Amino acid sequence: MVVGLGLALFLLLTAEAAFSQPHLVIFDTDFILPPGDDGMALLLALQSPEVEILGITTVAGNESLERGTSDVLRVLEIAGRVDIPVYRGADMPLVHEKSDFAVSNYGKWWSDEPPPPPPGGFAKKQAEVESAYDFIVRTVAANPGNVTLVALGPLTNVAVALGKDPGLASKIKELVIMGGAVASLGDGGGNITPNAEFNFWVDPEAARKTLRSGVPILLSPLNVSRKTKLTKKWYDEMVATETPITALLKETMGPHFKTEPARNWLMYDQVAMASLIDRTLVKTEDLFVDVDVNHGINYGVSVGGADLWPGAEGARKMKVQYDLDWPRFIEMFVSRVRAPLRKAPGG
Ligand SMILES: [Ca+2]
Repeated sequence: MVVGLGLALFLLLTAEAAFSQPHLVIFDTDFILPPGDDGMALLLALQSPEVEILGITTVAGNESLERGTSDVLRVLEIAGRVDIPVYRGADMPLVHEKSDFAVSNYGKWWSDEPPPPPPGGFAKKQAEVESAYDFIVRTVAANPGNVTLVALGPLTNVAVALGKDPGLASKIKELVIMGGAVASLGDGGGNITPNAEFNFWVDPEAARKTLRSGVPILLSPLNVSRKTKLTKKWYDEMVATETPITALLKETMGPHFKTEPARNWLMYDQVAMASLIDRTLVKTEDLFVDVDVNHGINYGVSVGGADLWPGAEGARKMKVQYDLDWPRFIEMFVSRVRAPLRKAPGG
């Protein structure tokens, strides 16, 4: 009996030890508040013991750099995680200039308007002085082979960091990217132009450089985002508890369902984040993926193939998600977001 108990305790401690080695993550984001996907993905990460966020790096995309930074600082305060540092990155893509199309269609990376107050007012917490690029280079160099980069916006910050340290690519454990759409897999149309996905389209040059860098990549393209549907049913379950996070969701998502109960959202960045937490949620195929940087009708379009094709010389193979275990994913997402707030490690 005593031996049995001892063995049980040993197994428990061993399981705890294995579990207590979370992914060390840099969370790179064109942050947007919930119901926006970056905001929801951050809530999932903060509520997941498999993830330890070393820092958040912001980039222009969904919103301007300043708005994204202001909003993410506030969400960290609401979630009680002001211990996580935030670093500003690129306020513009590497090359892509403003155009009539860019200004009239979705994406406010061009905006230089001051950010509006986030829920509850501007955060007291400030962004760090160090740049996103320097933080990425320094942090990965200090933990070679141990840091996972989760990139949920245009890849400008990642591309700049890769350019600053030619050895960086070989030191990153893995790069999880929400971006692109692959026409050779199902559901592979674009969402900003007929064939281009938004993140890659905002900074095609950065996307191409990053995809060709040699970092091991887990790509979460629109093909897999389109397996999701966040409806009122799931929202109601998610906000059935009383926490600072669910209060934020009630404030930011609730009004949408009041005016339009049939409203639903695709979950883009949330799937990318979840696929790091539990790899078995997604199915992947190994494909070469490259990005068109010619400034024509296919600017920013990602193309994937099992073999290299003419024009794609130098492209790299990566794991491309094409299917999702939706029931398990949404159950995990909802149960974690509605749970009592997790504390900082050691906090
Ligand atoms: Ca994003």
